[in-house]
This record gives sequence, C-alpha cells and structure tokens, in this order.
Amino acid sequence: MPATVVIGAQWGDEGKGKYIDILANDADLIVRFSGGNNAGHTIVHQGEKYALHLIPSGILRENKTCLIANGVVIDPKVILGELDGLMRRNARLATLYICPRAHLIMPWHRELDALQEASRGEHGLGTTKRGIGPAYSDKAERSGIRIGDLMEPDRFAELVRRNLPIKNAIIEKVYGGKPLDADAIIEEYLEYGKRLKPYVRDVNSLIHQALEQGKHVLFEGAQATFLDLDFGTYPFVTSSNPIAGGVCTGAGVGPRMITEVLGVMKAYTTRVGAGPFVTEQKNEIGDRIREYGHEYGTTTGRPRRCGWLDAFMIRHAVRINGFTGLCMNHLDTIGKLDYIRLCTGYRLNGTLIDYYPSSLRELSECEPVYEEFSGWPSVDISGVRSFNALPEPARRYVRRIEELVGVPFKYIGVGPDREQTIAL
Ligand code: 2SA
Ligand code: MG
Repeated sequence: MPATVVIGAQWGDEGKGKYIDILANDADLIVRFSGGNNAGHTIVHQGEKYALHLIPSGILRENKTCLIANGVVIDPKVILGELDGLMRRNARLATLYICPRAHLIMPWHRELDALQEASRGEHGLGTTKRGIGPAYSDKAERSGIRIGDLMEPDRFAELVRRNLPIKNAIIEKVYGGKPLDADAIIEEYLEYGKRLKPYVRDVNSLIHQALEQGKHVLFEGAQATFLDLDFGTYPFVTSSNPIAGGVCTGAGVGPRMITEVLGVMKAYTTRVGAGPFVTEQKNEIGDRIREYGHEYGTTTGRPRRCGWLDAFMIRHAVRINGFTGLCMNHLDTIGKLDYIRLCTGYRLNGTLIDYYPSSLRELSECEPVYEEFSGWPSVDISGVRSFNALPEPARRYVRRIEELVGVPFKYIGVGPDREQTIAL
C-alpha cells in the first residue's frame, strides 16, 4: 500500500508542483491535507495554463481521484471559482471529493486576517490575507464551522448567528472595521453549500479503502517545513502543520501507513514575507539568483529574498519529516554563478551548534559556516538528463549536499519543464 508524501523542505515555492505532477502519473488518489488557498500551483495541460490554489494538482487527470481532506481550510467561493474555471474550458476532470470535517473560511476570517495584519504595522507577518490564520484559530478554539455544517442549512445559519456578533465586536471595537451582515453571509454560503453538496463525502474512509486495496495515494504538501506552525520560524509561519506529520492529523492516516516522504528544495534558498534567513544575500549574489531563477511571486510579483543553500536547515527538515528522498530544483540556475557557497552549519557565539534554534534572536545571531564550490557558468545543463553527464563541479555540489543531509536525491531539476529532470 504505497503512500507517498511530498513536502517543501524550505520556505515554500520550492517547485513542489513539478514533482507532484510527475508522481501523480502513478497515483490513484491525490490528497491535499493542510493549508488552504494560501498555496498555489500552475498546471500546464495540453498547452493551456490553469492556476489552482485549493484543488489538488491531479484534477486534470480524468481517471484519478482528488481529495481535499479534513486538515485543509476551505474558502467555498475560491473552490467553486476554480471548478468553474476548469469547466468553462471543458477540461475533463478527475473525481473530486471534499471532507465534511474540513473547516470553512468565513468572510470574517478574511476580514480579520487583513485587519490583524494591518494593525501589526512593521511587525506584520506578511500573510496572504486569505483568512487562513483566523480560520485555524477558530478550529482550535472550537468555534469553527465545518463543510459538514454547511450541508445542514439550519445548523449553519444558527452557527453564523452565534459566531458573528462576537466577530463583529472584534472587527468594530478592536480594529475599527465595518461589521458584517449575518443574513447576507447565510444566503451567500448556503448557495455555495448547494453547489458543493455533490462533492462532499467521507474522505478519510476513501483514503483507508484505497490503501487497503493496495492503491497508490499521493499526499500533496502545501507551504513548507520552515512555515510549519510548530517547527517553522514562529511567528513568521503559517497556521497549519505542512510537515509530513501533518498527513496523520490532516488526512487521518497513521504514521506506519506512509511509505515514502519526499522533500522538495531548491539549489539555493528563497523566502517571501518577513522572518529570519541566515544565508540571505542582500547583495549582488542575491540579485543574480533572483534574476537567473526568476524569483518573483507568482500572484503578487513581489521579489523573493534570495540566498545560499542552507544544508544545516535541510538537515533539520530531514529529521522533522523523515525524508526518504530529496528532489532539488534549479541546479541549472545556481551553476550560472562563478562560485557557490553551501552552508554546512551555524556558529553561535563562536561555537558550532547541533540544533536549529527556536529563538528568533538566537537565529539572527547565528553565523553561517560555508564551504565554497565552483559554478559552471560556461556549461548549459538544461538539456542534461543523466547524473553522469553533469559537469564535474555540479556533481561535486550535489554529492556534498547528500553527504551533509544524509538523504539521497531522487530527482534533480535542470529547468522548469517536467522533462527537464534527472532521475537518480
Ligand atoms: P498565511 O497567509 O497565514 O499562511 O501566511 C503566513 C506566512 O506564511 C507565508 N506563506 C507562504 N510562503 C511561501 N509560499 C506559500 N505558498 C505557496 C506554496 C506559494 C505558491 O505552497 O508554495 O506557490 O503560490 C506560502 N503560504 C503562506 C506567508 O508569506 C507568511 O509569511
Ligand atoms: Mg507553490
């Protein structure tokens, strides 16, 4: 019963979509288990581009089943918009099911996300303002509203009427915002509920049955290890557990059922939003990585922060997720530099440390220890399809990373296309 998990090993935007797409070929079920529409992937299918945030990447494969499990927070307007977009283009779709246990993103969550973020001023987290944090807060606080509640109109209306006065008090009195109207929300959401009804099914039992029948289940990670609520650079994190363990709680799968955990990383490091970044290069090196790697946000176009690869950080991700293999993108990009640095460890007050600091102050005081490699700026590797055909400096860089993090590479990306991949 193969169950494969794909996880971001850094701060997101590692290019998980490419490997999920490759692996979806052999999967029967493709499952989202954490996050919400703060994730994003573009799929190119028969020359057409589709931008999706909530629906799993396998949706354009007719004979597959795509599942949105309990750990995801769902903005019904967004998911229906994605479905409409797909249907308008007459795409043949996979079967899609949504878990009744998944929590809803309500209009007050979006409102509060924006108000909270604005009130933080220079201490802002740089959230995506999609209501992700407030929706997970309500889930933990036990005042959340679930997809299953939306299937029972009376119950849903009652929950909105019970919740909204409290949320409106906060919106108005704490943040000076405009209160929301319960009737309008109930009407709007019940309409979404009607349209979502055919998709709602007990997703957890579908996953269990598939695994029992020996089918292949692919768990599609969103966000990344260092954005994890517990293990990321708190508070500059998202409000869910996008690590491998998140599959257990986010999809109801026991740890022993997971057979493979793949970590996706880039040959350097990037980060969007605020927070510490030990190997950041706020200089010409960072600018060149950004230009060569087109490191600008897909939705907002904002430039990403860029720096050297941090193998100490990846080693931490290996431990937390129990990676069985790694996939690395942008080996072509980093080789365009004349020299490459690789961070092998952190020095704090002059001493090498053997743990990833939980304190942001400690993290900001850490000095990266680097090893230097030569690049291969005169060799274009974008057409290379076998490891042995890579130039010697590229092979040396790859092998050293494996040695430092203790996990072998399974795939290496040498260009954006699915075909521009070396399988090891
Ligand atoms: P939020 O909106 O509450 O989750 O924001 C909290 C912080 O988390 C960051 N964040 C992200 N950073 C990078 N990539 C993200 N998502 C996609 C991915 C990106 C994409 O999964 O790869 O490909 O479209 C993501 N989601 C949240 C955010 O910047 C805040 O710092
Ligand atoms: Mg992404």
